[in-house]
Amino acid sequence: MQNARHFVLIAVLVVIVAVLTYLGLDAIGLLPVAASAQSAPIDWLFDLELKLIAFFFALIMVPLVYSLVVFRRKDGDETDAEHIEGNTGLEITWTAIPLLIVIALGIIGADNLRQVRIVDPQALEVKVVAFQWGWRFEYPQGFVSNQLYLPVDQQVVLKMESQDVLHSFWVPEFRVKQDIVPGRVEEYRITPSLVGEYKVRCAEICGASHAYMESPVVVVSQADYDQWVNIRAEAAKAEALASAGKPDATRGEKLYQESGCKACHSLDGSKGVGPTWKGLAGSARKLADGSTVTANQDYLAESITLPIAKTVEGYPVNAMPNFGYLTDAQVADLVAFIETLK
Ligand code: HEC
Ligand SMILES: [Cu+2]
Repeated sequence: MQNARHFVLIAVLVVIVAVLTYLGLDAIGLLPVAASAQSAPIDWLFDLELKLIAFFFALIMVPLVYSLVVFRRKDGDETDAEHIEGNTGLEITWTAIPLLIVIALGIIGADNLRQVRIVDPQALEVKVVAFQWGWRFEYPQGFVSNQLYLPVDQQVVLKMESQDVLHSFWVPEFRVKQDIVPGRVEEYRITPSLVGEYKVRCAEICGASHAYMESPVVVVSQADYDQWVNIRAEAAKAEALASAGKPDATRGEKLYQESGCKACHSLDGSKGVGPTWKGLAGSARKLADGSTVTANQDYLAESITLPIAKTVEGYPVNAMPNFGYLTDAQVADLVAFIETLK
């Protein structure tokens, strides 16, 4: 009779502590707003796991604390505790039940993954290039953007590549995360479900400026998206027509002003954070590794898109940010501009 009272009391306390623990965990708001169709199954599973965590926490902590308080040794009690030589029934139970729970979670998890990966053959395709340290988004309409614009309620498949090291594409509001491995094209499917502005961050430490590797992700209505795409597609077409593939020093000078090169490279021979561009083209460059190269077009282009490849003597490695998001035509324009600086 005495035992039954303990069990009933513990059972009631377990239920109360489990519910309070779950409500507490839920109130913290561990997840940001859900902004993709794929969030629904993921958040559902996350919630189920929070409930299980709360229940098992209570199931372990309540009997433990209860025993410490109720069954502690009373003053003057010198008797030894009862000796128990195991309990087969109990051991089978506490092996079998967790095993069933883990198997069930495995099945639920697999089905969850299936739901998250449902393929829409009509999905919009955008190419994503990750580089140290930024993102470039290449649209099938022939233009490049530094922000990812997406229409709401339409599945998009991102074909993701890395230009250098491991990166990871992560928009917490979309829930799904995908590593990007150099030399491979990774697929990432998402159906944005909520108009708004988010951020993609790199979730794989990838070097000194990893923490700043983020770009805007903007989810808009289909009409706004179409307008955004049209404006950029037209501009890209006009630019392609205008240059007709020829590098142009005037456009290069504009890029020098607007892309931030100006902050570190002077045009008048004075030394800044980086070497001056005056007289650079065609000159012999002494590199940090002791070798010498001629500053031809290939060298100049490489210095812009992959600065870590070669470092000029007397300058720190990695001091120049990676400008891998510039298109080949823009790099050619910059090189043409540098070549005018005799
Ligand atoms: C934060 C400073 C910084 C910015 C911004 C910067 N650079 Fe540099 N750049 C450097 C440094 C430092 C070096 C020398 C070290 C090296 O070679 O990596 C360098 C080297 C170069 C070189 C090779 C120069 C030589 O003397 O051989 C070229 C070409 C170049 N940068 C182009 C650019 C272009 C184009 C831009 C803008 C799109 C740019 N840089 C923006 C710091 C910068
Ligand atoms: Cu990264």
